[in-house]
Amino acid sequence: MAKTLKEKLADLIPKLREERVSLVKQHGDVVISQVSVAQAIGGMRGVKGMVCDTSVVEPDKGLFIRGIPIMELREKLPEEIFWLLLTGELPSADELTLFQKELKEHGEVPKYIWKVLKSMPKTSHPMAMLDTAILAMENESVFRQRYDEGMKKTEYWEPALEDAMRVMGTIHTIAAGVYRIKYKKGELIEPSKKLDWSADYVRMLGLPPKKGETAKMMRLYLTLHSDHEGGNVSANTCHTVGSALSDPFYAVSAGLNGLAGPLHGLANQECLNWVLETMDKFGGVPSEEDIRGYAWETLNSGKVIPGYGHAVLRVTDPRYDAFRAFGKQYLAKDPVFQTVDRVFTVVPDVLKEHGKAKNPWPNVDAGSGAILFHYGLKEFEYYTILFSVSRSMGMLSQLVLNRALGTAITRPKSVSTTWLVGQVKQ
Ligand code: NMX
Ligand code: MLT
Repeated sequence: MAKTLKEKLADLIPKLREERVSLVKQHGDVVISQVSVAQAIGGMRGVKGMVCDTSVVEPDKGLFIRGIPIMELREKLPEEIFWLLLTGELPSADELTLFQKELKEHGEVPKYIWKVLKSMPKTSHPMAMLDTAILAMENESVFRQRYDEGMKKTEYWEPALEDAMRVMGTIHTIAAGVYRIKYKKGELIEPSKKLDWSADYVRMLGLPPKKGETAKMMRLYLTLHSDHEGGNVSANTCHTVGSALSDPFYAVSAGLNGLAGPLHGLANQECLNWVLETMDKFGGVPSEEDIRGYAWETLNSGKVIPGYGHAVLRVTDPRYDAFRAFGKQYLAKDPVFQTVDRVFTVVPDVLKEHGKAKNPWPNVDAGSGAILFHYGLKEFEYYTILFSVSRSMGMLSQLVLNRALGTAITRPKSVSTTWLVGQVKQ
């Protein structure tokens, strides 16, 4: 008989706990990283100071989810990815069906959420709307309720999973509601009892289905953005907030606030904006020469080229490759996609010549916007919401595992500049 996600985790957790306890007991003093002055000042880049088992980003290869390269997972449903992130295995067909049913059972969006969203200023950014809605849903937290009742530490993961299921079950509906409210698309569309997470999201947004192609694109989008190990701004923020035993609604909302920054998730909106600017300026698909000139103009005005560079990667992001392959298959003749593709042939060399960025190659945000644009999502301020719906899976799975393993409250030691100056003088 198929197991529920909770039953599967209940089987796994004792072994994981044992492994962690014995690692600390037997090898707690082994040094795994050192920190230089540059790293302390430079965003702790490369410092190994936290544990995340859901996924790993190899600088020269990109994302691996539970050891599987992301390229090999691109045909999977996001629901399968969530299960994989949490358990380390893909679900069987029966487990998947049961899990999808459970997700739908957690899918009710409280009525007060719609009131909150409808009362926000018309000029609010969609990310501010989504993050506010998730935070407002904290009222539903089973974790907080059980904590207040005095649950034992070993039980933390159970209500954390319950809250995670509630976030997962509702976030696509809330996200679609944000779209329809913000852009005045008409009445909200109720979730369906039948469709998978991505297809239902497309339907609730009210996008043209294009014979199922839009849902296919959405499955790919939600799978590719799901997780990127533990150190990125959103995951790390969610981790830190959750480590104080703030419940998953607080922690995910906080993580999403980080995703809303232009150096992180908001780069996808910035990126399409940049691409469309070049098309406007040059009246259609620009030539390589035009793109080179515009890239230099951007750099010389002190701005970054969005969608390029990465804090960890030193090669083209395989998630970009996956979008590019999709684009070549389904929208090769689309001028926006053609422009994105041409930018790819020009910008890395410009960045190399510029000589600052350690990684001149495209990241996940470089191409995704053109694809969303093609499928009818023209409001690019909305793009980071799709990233958020997907990234909630990574943040939530990391959070549940951390509560299961009793991960400590995050509290690195900071040092003062005076102390640093003193150290370098010694
Ligand atoms: N265009 C221009 N300059 C860049 C770029 C770029 N795309 N990428 C890095 N640099 C600069 C960077 O601003 C820094 O300059 P300075 O010394 O004046 O401060 C210098 O190159 C060294 O930075 P790196 O060590 O290469 O990059 P870092 O790890 O600090 O930052 C990013 C990583 C991703 C924040 C950075 O590459 C960037 O700003 N890229 C553009 C924004 C973007 O695409 N973000 C999305 C990342 C993926 N995501 O979805 O989250
Ligand atoms: C991500 O997907 O979170 C981004 O690529 C940023 C990162 O990993 O730092």
